Amino acid sequence: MQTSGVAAGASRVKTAAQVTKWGGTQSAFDPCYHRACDTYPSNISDTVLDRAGDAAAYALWTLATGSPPATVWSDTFETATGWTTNASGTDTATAGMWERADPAATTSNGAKQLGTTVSGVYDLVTGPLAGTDAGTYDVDGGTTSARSPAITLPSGTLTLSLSWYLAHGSNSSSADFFRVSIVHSGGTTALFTQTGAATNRNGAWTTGSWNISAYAGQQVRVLVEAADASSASLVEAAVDDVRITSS
Ligand SMILES: [Ca+2]
Ligand SMILES: [Ca+2]
Repeated sequence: MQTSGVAAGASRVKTAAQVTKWGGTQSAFDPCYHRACDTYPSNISDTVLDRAGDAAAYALWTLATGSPPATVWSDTFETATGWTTNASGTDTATAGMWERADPAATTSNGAKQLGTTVSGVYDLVTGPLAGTDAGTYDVDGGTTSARSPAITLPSGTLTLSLSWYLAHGSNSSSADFFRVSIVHSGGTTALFTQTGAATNRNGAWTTGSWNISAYAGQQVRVLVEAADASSASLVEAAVDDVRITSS
């Protein structure tokens, strides 16, 4: 029998070597560990939870199958790998187009554009600057798209995963959206759409994964879109850590 676990540090103290490598201070990883301030949701780190979830899934898969999932293609956006904006020439956005950038944080009734990324300092974001207010460099006027370079998929079971967020103000509507699609030999197929709503939605990194085994053996591209459609609203979106694995 094999066992595995993921620990985030709890009351252990970050060493000087760890501070040198990852930043922070030589204090407890979680200063609220076993204390009254260890409450939900204020003492939950979405980033740590997200990474620990990935680590647990990886360990479970590897223990169950005897081999880790193989990375077919990945992009952390720390270097330029050839994403193209408005590749089909049909984008209608007039501002806030997708860019690979070190994003500035914006707030308007909560976080809208996140200044933090999932990996490194770069992500793919709709208009990276902060501007004079949150509405300066958000998506305006329609749809903006970014398309990955061509990826040749092997045979087998294939999974596309990425980190993303959509943020919008209460002036949003169901016409606004964030969408992930796959461009394949037979056309473009949407894998996931998060639509807007007439409520405030703050930016918060989350992960999604989709089975793309139907396109095994093909050359594909990943397409991400964000839209401020219908009446003008505050819309921001970002993507990081796009990965295709085979198992
Ligand atoms: Ca990154
Ligand atoms: Ca923006």
